[in-house]
Amino acid sequence: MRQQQATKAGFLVLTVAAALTACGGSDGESYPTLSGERPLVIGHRGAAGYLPDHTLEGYKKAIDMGADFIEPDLVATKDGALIARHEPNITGTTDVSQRAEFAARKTKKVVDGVEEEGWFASDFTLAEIKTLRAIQPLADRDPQYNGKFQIPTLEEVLDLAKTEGAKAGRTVGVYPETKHPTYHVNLGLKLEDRLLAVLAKYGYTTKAAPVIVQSFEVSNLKYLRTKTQVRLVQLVDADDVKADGSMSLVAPYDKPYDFAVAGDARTFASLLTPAGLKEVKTYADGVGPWKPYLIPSKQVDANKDGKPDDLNGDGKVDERDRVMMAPTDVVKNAHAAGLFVHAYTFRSEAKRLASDFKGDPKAEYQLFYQLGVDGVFSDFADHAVAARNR
Ligand SMILES: [Ca+2]
Repeated sequence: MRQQQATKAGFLVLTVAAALTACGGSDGESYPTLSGERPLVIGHRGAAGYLPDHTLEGYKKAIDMGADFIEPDLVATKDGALIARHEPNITGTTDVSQRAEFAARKTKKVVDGVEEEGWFASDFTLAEIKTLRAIQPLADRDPQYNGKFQIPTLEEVLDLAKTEGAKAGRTVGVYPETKHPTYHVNLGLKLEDRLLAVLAKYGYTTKAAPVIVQSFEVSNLKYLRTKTQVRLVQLVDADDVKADGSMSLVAPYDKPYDFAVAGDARTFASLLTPAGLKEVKTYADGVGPWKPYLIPSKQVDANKDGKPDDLNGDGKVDERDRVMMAPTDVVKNAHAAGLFVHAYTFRSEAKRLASDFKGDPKAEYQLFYQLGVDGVFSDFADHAVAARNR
């Protein structure tokens, strides 16, 4: 699922550097992308590998590291402001649980059919949100910046991209995601019109605007297509990758939540079939699949004892004990349908890389660049850029 990592055969990794060299690997030369342009580096949640997610400091760091786009996830406050958070439940990404004045706001809400407990953005005004500070959600990442940075609004993120892009002499794009659109509609806080209003204020209404809007749901993207020409991306999730490399589709990560509500039998995987991609092309410009849809990985059971082998012998079985498989046809089929492909999420920590990459995140990027992905959502934009330049 989204916090996880996927993983391809060693022989292919070895051919990547040579293939990129043959393709150019520098400006002005051709890449196997839909446009032939070099793939985009998208600063996932800012610079999530270094600084707390979704903070202006994190977004700035991603821009400083060369990201082409920065990526704010959007949820709504009680007064309808769009703020950058990965979840409506802000317990894991802010210091709210430490704030005595908000203790009574702790509650339960159902998000996409799953009950959660904690503090929710829609119970706070923007002014209240501004008193909170961001914290690092992953326990294995650097906590030293916890409690230091504010929660930004979409406008603040757009302003930062403009200002920092001007300083750097290049265009920095913003790649907002509408989080849990159906959930927000049910709260009376529909995200899409609010998002369109903010984008219009900046003049971002055309395909050429430095904005790409993404969503895991479908009907909201179809709605947006009737209102704007900015680029739209259909995200494609799954629950997990099985031992044999096939995708595990378990609710609520089995299908767009608006499909679940409507009783639509189609799954996320169905969106990536040739027919599914053709349908996506009617309302979106690209797809954003979890990367194992493009190149899966599998576990190994050489001694046939029914348990996955601990390939690196460290006593536990994780991503490092998976081996990459042959690429699927998803990138080829998406390009044939006229859709670009932005894959997520690339993370550099050794424990989040398949055995093939031997702890080198650049090897993973190059494998996906060689396959023809048009962009990568990366927690470590510096590594994504370095791999592209190599
Ligand atoms: Ca292991």
